[in-house]
Amino acid sequence: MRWPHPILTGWPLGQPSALWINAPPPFDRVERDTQATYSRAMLQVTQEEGQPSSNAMREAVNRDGYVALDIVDFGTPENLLQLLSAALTERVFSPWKSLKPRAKSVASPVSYSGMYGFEDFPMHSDMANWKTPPRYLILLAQSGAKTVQTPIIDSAWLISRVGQTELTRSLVQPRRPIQGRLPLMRLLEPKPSGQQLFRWDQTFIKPASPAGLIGFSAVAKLLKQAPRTEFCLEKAGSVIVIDNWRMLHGRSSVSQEDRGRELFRAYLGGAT
Ligand SMILES: O=C(O)CCC(=O)C(=O)O
Ligand SMILES: [Fe+2]
Repeated sequence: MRWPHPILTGWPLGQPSALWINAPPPFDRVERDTQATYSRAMLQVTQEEGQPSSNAMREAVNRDGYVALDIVDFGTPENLLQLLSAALTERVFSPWKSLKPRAKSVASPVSYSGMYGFEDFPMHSDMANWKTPPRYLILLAQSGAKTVQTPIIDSAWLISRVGQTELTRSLVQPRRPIQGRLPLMRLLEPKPSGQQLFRWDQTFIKPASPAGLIGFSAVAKLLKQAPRTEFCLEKAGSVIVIDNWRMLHGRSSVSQEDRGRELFRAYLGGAT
């Protein structure tokens, strides 16, 4: 076997490409607030002739709620996005957008940077104030940063403590109107497909009923002790794909030396 082992074949442009799927650290070994570097062990993905690596990626996301990849060589970010879209069978909702750390003073006042600047971003799901947030969030390092972490929390841990029923009854609302409306939504929404959607964002949504207040406060309190995985997009080509209906993510503060960090972000799965 060559090393690194190229697990992708049939690259859309027929160009050589390789991609590693990194094994996540065992969850019970991830201590809250640890800065431990992410395990670089490769998942034992054996690429049999003609068998798409998509299965390995889908399995990893279904099991862990996220998958970390190292792009060793790929055509373009657009190719990568098409490949992830095919692997996870969700259409591209929005193409790559560059994200750079910004001071509060130069960012939109209704953005995370406008509110938190270079400080920690609180744990959240993206577009939690939308009725249906996009299913997958993809972060690709264009310019990595060794001291900036992407903490991730599994909502399953929160749901098992607060209660499925309680969270399903917890009504919330956007803090500001979305397209002129303030729809009532649930913190936890069972979907007809059997999937469920957990939304969380203290910055952009607020409780909208007595049960909502109870659920919201319970989650806010538990977040402090929830086990979290600290992932680091440390070098160009580091990628993390996050199930945005299941996992919460954040961003640690950005030190002076890492102000040059640049990520590309894209979403998969229709949002409304
Ligand atoms: O910069 C990052 O690492 C992620 C930022 C983020 O979570 C967001 O803008 O929603
Ligand atoms: Fe985010």
